[in-house]
Amino acid sequence: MKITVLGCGAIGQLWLAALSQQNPSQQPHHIQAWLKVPQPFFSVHIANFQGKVFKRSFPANNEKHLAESELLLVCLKAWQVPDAINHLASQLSPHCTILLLHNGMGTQDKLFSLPNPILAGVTTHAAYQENGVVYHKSQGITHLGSTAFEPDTKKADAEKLSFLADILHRALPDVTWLNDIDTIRWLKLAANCVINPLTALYDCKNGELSNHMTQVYSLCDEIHQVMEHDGIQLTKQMVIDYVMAVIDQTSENSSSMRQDIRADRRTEIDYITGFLLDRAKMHDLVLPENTHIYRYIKSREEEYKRLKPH
Ligand code: KPL
Repeated sequence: MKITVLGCGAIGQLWLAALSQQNPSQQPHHIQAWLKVPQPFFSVHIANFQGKVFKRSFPANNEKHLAESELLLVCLKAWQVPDAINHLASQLSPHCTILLLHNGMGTQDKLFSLPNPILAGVTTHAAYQENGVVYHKSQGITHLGSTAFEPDTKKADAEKLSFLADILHRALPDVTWLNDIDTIRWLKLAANCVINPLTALYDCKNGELSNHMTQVYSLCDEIHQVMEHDGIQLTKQMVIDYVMAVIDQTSENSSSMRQDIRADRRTEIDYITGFLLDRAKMHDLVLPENTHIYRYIKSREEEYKRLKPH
């Protein structure tokens, strides 16, 4: 299969490496990287949790390869997605499936009406990049499926794409297809709404949030109200249990938002708590705790934007 990986941070590099290491009995994939600043090659260096090292250079930014790609794997930060995809849209085949693999929700609303099938994925692989090396800390699961934000006709077409889960599973297990991806996306959003801004606020590792349980509970309570209004059928306890399980499994992690704030980078807050607040507004719900924490992160971003205008 011809594939372009758009966005080559830690998760993008994991996919580049995994897709290039097919079992010899299987058809090899033709993969390239796509970077914002065009370059002909992109080097990947991964150290995994079993002590194995992967190093390889991949072709990059080849327009012919992009035009012939059957799958565009999008591993950008959420706020980069709309501009990046709208910019590439005219170069893509209308049959190229776009698979969005990013934190947060709401990017689809900002994509011009593309003819392409769009799938969303949620991954729990833990990986981070330091000094040019990607450390794959633990294996996870990637769930994929079509989202309710797609029109029904496109959603039905997208369901024919479940074979992609098998192809991706052979490369970087586990990958599972879900006809209803929105429940798991909302759960992941809940974990990100709680963990990311709170760890940035307290400048702590994920596991230390067990010292802030009152706040964790009130954020979960508000998130659950929005989920219910959005037709997600989960109890509040299920949301709390999921969030607590992620806190526990990633206790040693420094969340992506904490890292972004520490490095004076733009965060994904608009697609995490920002998306939640937009949905709340649509349902006439007021979320004081989430609003407070959203404003806090925005004020931190504003502070360094003022100091370092681009
Ligand atoms: O997705 C994450 C992030 O940091 O962005 C979690 C799940 C919170 C792990 O750190």
